[in-house]
Amino acid sequence: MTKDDLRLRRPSAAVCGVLALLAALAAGHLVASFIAVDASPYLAVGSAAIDLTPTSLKDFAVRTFGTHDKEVLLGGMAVVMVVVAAVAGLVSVRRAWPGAALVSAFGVVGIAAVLSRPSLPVVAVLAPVASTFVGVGIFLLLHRISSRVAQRGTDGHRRGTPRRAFLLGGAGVVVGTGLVGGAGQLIGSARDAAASRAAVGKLVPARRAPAIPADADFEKLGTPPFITPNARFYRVDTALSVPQVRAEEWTLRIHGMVERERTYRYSDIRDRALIERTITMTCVSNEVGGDYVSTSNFIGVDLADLLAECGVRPGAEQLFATSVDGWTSGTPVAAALDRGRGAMLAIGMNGEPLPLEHGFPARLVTPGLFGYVSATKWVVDLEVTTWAARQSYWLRRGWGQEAPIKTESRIDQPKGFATVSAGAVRLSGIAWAQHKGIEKVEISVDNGPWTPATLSTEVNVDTWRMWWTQISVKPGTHQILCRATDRTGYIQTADRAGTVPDGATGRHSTTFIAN
Ligand SMILES: Nc1nc2c(c(=O)[nH]1)N[C@H]1C(S)=C(S)[C@@H](COP(=O)(O)O)O[C@H]1N2
Ligand SMILES: [Mo]
Repeated sequence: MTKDDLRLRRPSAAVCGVLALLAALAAGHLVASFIAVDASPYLAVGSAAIDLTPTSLKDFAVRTFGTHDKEVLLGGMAVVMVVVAAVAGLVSVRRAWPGAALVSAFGVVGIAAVLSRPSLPVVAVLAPVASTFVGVGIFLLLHRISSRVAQRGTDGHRRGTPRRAFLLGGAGVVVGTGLVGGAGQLIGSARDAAASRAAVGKLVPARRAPAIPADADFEKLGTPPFITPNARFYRVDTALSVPQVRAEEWTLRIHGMVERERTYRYSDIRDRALIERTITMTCVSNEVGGDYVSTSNFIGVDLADLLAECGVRPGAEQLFATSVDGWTSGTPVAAALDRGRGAMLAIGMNGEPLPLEHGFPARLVTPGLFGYVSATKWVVDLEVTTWAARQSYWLRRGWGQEAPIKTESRIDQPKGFATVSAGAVRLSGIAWAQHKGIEKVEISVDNGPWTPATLSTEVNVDTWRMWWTQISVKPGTHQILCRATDRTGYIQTADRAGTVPDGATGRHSTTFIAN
């Protein structure tokens, strides 16, 4: 038989491609573990995909899959990669080079992804380079072994031995992949920040926030608890793997339009008289009725103090904040300096250091502004600048520059399409109008007149307020609507708007069945 007659069996050809992919990813993961976990080709490609995704699609993903948007992305990528790898094998049933070329093309995508990550050092490119070499090498090796199987197969001789060689080779690649990938995982996780966070211990503010009154929520009637437990605080960010920043290594540089540039270490912040503020944060991607809204006792220092130490120069407009993973936000300098607003560099939530997912060691929190313009997690750099000089992450992707949180309310009880007994029915929910305060929440049943609900005790104008009321309904299907009025007299609009560019509007409605 000549080389031209060579034909691999399709399944073994596909297996060659898929095993080469696994080996490539494992090798890249191991190399990345010595440099930066994010350089692992799979994560780097995912992160690049997140940054390149059009705003509408990303907004759809956040709204549809919520906190699971990242798992959906990684899962989808895994499927696509396995399919392409199998195709690489299938196009190589005759010759090895088309598949090898496809595997190399994969490697080039990984290299481009790593080079595009603003947070990764250039040496990180070694990870996808290692992936490419290992991927092509393993592909050629397995291809050679399975061609022997094919040749012997057509000759009709000693079929067992080469086939066993293929099985052994394949099993070897699988085991090697597991070991190499596992080693990468171990080495990478030894660099994580959990131990550093544990070493910080409890944070006791010098100035506690006023105690939360007992009637600040109506949890027994179905509202969330006033203070969101840290583990239940909503999470929104573009980070595929949680950035690992150890407190001992963290610094925050403040520069740009300032009299004195300064760099703070963690101990410089922690050793100050810490303040505590109860603040409700909200995401611009929160749909009417959504749950990207949570409240915490944030512990930290006044951002205005730090900025005053550096001396903000006249003409400054924007506080451009960069996180360790390269994400950026742009806050109006006026809001950051406004003592009445109380923007913070926060290092704690509810007595604990910030959870890793919420920005350990330090983040910004600005009452009254959506998170994307004011709440950079894992913050490492603050540049005082103008709007023209710098465009933050979401601004470049079509979201608004000014993003005050909009006055909104939500029905939590009954749940949509719940079945309740006819007669007296209790309704409850939440409302927020940060930095203005909630004046009133009203309910309308079956398009009837607006009637006021009972409000919980106000904690401060920067936090949500709970409401409840009781109505009486006959058997049948009913629809309730709620609307909030804030302290400026503004009534939550009925006009529906989507989340892009500066937050959804409209009124939440719930349909339920009484019988
Ligand atoms: N580094 C970084 N910080 C970030 C983001 C991000 O993607 N990366 N997302 C912002 C957005 S859109 C919101 S709403 C808040 C959410 O903070 P949380 O996850 O602690 O609730 O963080 C902000 N800070
Ligand atoms: Mo957000």
